[in-house]
Amino acid sequence: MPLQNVYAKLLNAHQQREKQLAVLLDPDLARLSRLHRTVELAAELGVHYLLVGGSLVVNDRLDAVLSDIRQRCAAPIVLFPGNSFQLSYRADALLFLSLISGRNADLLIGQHVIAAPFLRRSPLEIIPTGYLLIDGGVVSSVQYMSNTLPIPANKPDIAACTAMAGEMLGLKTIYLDAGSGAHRPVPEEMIAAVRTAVEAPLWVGGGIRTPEQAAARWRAGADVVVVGTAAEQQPECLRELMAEAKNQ
Ligand code: 1GP
Repeated sequence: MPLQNVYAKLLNAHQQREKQLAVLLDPDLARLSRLHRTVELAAELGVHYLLVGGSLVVNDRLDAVLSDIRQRCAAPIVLFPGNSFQLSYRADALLFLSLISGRNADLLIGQHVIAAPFLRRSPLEIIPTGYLLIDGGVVSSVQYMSNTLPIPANKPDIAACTAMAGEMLGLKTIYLDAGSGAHRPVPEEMIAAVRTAVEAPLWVGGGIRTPEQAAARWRAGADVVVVGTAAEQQPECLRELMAEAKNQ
């Protein structure tokens, strides 16, 4: 059984209008000492989720990093896999991502078929998630690796209809991502349009570095703001980000 019911926690926060912060850890990018500092600070501050994943993570390192994180932080560990090889029992949950902004069948359903028997036997909590890649002003790793076009940042209606279709197909959460290291985070207008279109809890990430940027996204309707690069480069930024989450 999963140690923590992540979807219930997400849904409860969404219903209570409580704003949450997730830190994305990329085991390939982070130096271990820096990763430790980020994880320990996340534990001290009560960061709501640790997402673990990336475009090129290799599995032996993934298992080791997950065990290491588990010892340092009680927050739910949620896999955010770039492909079907990034699976491990040493997490609490998995965002089972379908890249619904793209038209690459492999990332809509193909990888899922490969992963399904492993996941059926695993203790992981599976959270079906509609993943929308949004243009962040630079070609992202996800765009390159997935061979898909992101949704233009000035087309909130396309994002809203995509999220709506995903929810109607049964996806339980929606993730709007401008891609790691985006020059421009997902615009507030787009978040607001998606928020109006669906009931599902909403993750928003990519290029978010400051408390002001995070606050604007929470106000627009994000339930969870995800920070990766900023937390990796300057773990101390989590203090202000968590304080801002509590202000919402
Ligand atoms: C990417 O949303 C995440 O999937 C995090 O992006 O590294 O830019 O914070 P950053």
